[in-house]
This record gives sequence, structure tokens and C-alpha cells, in this order.
Amino acid sequence: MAAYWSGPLLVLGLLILQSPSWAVQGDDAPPPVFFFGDSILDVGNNNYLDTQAKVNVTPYGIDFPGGRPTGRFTNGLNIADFLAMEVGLKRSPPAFLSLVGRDFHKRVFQGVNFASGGSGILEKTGSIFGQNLPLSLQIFQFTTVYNNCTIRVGEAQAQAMLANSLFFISTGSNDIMQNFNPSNPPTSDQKDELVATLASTYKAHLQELYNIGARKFAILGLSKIGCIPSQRWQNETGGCMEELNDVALRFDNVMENVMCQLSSELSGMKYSFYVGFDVFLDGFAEMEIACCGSGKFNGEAPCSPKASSLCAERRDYYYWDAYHPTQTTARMVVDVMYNGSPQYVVPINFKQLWMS
Ligand SMILES: *[C@@H]1O[C@H](CO)[C@@H](O)[C@H](O)[C@H]1NC(C)=O
Ligand SMILES: CC(=O)N[C@H]1CO[C@H](CO)[C@@H](O)[C@@H]1O
Repeated sequence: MAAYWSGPLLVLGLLILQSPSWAVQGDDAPPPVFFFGDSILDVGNNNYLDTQAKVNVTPYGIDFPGGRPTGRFTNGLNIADFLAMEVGLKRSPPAFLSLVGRDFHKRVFQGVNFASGGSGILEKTGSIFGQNLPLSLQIFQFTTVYNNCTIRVGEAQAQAMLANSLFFISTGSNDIMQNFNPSNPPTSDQKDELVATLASTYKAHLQELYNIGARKFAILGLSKIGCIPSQRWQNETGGCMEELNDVALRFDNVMENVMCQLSSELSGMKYSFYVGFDVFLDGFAEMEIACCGSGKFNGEAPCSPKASSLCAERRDYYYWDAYHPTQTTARMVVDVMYNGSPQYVVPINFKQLWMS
């Protein structure tokens, strides 16, 4: 896959070389924010891939400015956008693949979004849908951007910039859902084994980012993925898939430890971990049924232009489609991440990490 992208990447490299250094942006420009991970943060990378996990069709984007689909897996702005707004940007920095072959130099130093729907920590995760950018490839793509920045401004300045940048990552739920068979749920040992594999692979990827120069890591733990409409409809009583929630909880617990370990092993490394599992957002009239989809809980089939029913009051819904939160939910989640108490974001919240 890396070889497949080497063409477009080279084009991007040349563009960066021709662009003015970010020093011309002025000293008051905020440091960049880099996004990695899955569909929770994707702002259009999958539009460029051969995959079923592609949402550049209505009614996706119905509440986005202009009402147009962009490749975000929700009705409007997503978590990457709201986080970017907290740190002073208009919305998420552009999708990496949208920058290839374009004149983007004015925006690239606000950051880049490498997230790709369907992707996970493991290489093969999401391949049932077609192509995606696994975490390893996202980091490779980041390296190419960074290397070219270094050519422009020199290593010292590039390192200084990275040390102040925020690295925001959402991954793991696709790995868990795709390794889970509801009719044959894993034993406790098998759950721990899966979580250990995911956590050690994730840890190695975070170390790679650190080795390149990343210092501030904002990590999204998993929420109750057993309660999303695509899972809930499979429970005869309409409850959550408790086994899946149990794996997500184990993942959060192990990753919280991994982050703590990393911060003691890696000098200057700082982090904020969003314990999504513990967060309950109030104020939605509908917490179970997806706004767009079909079948039980609108979770049996994907949200699509023709086949789906669409709810009337989107802001009343927690879930937009079978897997993803609505814009309203995304805004509330970011508020907890950014401003929340240590009950939900440990050991500090994203704002404290950003300001540190
Ligand atoms: C289904 O939901 C009920 C609660 O309504 C819960 O007790 C049960 O464990 C769930 N079944 C599975 C397979 O998760
Ligand atoms: C020196 C260096 O790393 N240049 C890289 C610029 O980016 C392109 C692709 O993004 C790479 O192929 C170059 O190696």
C-alpha cells in the first residue's frame, strides 16, 4: 500500500518544497494539530479510496455548511472539527489525500488530518470494506509531510513545532468489532489476548510518533460500542451487546496504563486520555435509534440516499447512523474532552495538554 501511494506522495513533497516556509505565518500562529485514526475523525480521506466505507453522498453532510457531503461520517461537523475549533481553527485541517496535487501550503501548517474510516490499529482491520489507511500508513504519510517541512525550515525549527503540536488519535473500535462474533463471544482470556495485541501495537505506533518528534498526545478511549445501533439491533431484548462493551472497557483500562507507562519511559511525553467508556451524555430525546438507516434501531443497514429513513429532529438524536454520533453529540464529546474533569480525561484534559 505504501508503494501504491508513493506517486501522489512525491507530488505533495514537491509542492511543499515550492511553498513558503511556515515562518512567514508569523509567530502568533497556533501550532499545528494532526489527526489520526478512524471514521470518528475522517474528513474526507476515504473519498479518495476504493472502499464501501465512503460517505460522500447525502444525507451525510446535511447540516454541514452548505448542506453538502464531505466524507465526514456524520450529518455535519465531526469531533475533529470541534476539537480544531477549540484550538482556534475554523474546522479540521484538510484530509491528507485531498492535499495531493493541490496548492495547499497556506493551510498545511495548521495541521493535516490522516484519519480514514474503517481503519484500525491492525493492518488488516477494515479490509472487509475495501481500502483504508491503517494507522501505520497514516504515520508513514505524516513522516513524509514532516521530512519535507524539515527541508524547508531546518530540523531545529521543525522539531520545535512538533513538540508543540497536538496529536489527536481515535482508533481501536473497528479492530474490536471486527474481531468479535456475537454468536460465539470470546472467553475472558481471549478478550484479554485481543486487547493485549491491540495495546502493544498501538503503543509501538505512539512510540514511532514520539521518535519523529511528537510530544503531546490526545487519545480517545472507546465508548460503549456495544450500544451503537449496529450492535444493539442484534440483541433480542434491544439492550446493548454487553460482551462488546466489556472488551471496550478492558481496552480503555489497558490503554490508560499504556499511556501512563509511555509518559514515564519517554522523556517530555505528555498525554491526555479520554475515558470514553465512563462518559454519559444527557439531553437527547433518542439515545438508541440512529437518525439515518433502516431496520431495527435504524442499525441493520447503512445510511444511504435511497434506502434509509431520516429522522426529523437531528439534534435530538445521539446516533447519526448505525455507527457514528451526530454533530450535536460530537460537539458535546469535544466539550468533555477539552474541558472535562479528571473523571473523564486523565490525567489532564485536552485544553491543559494544549496549553502545557
Ligand atoms: C441484551 O440486553 C440485555 C438487557 O436488555 C442484557 O441483559 C443482555 O446481556 C444483552 N445480551 C447480550 C448478548 O449482550
Ligand atoms: C527529504 C524528504 O524526505 N523528501 C520527501 C518529501 O516528500 C516526498 C513524498 O511526500 C518524499 O518522497 C520525499 O522523500
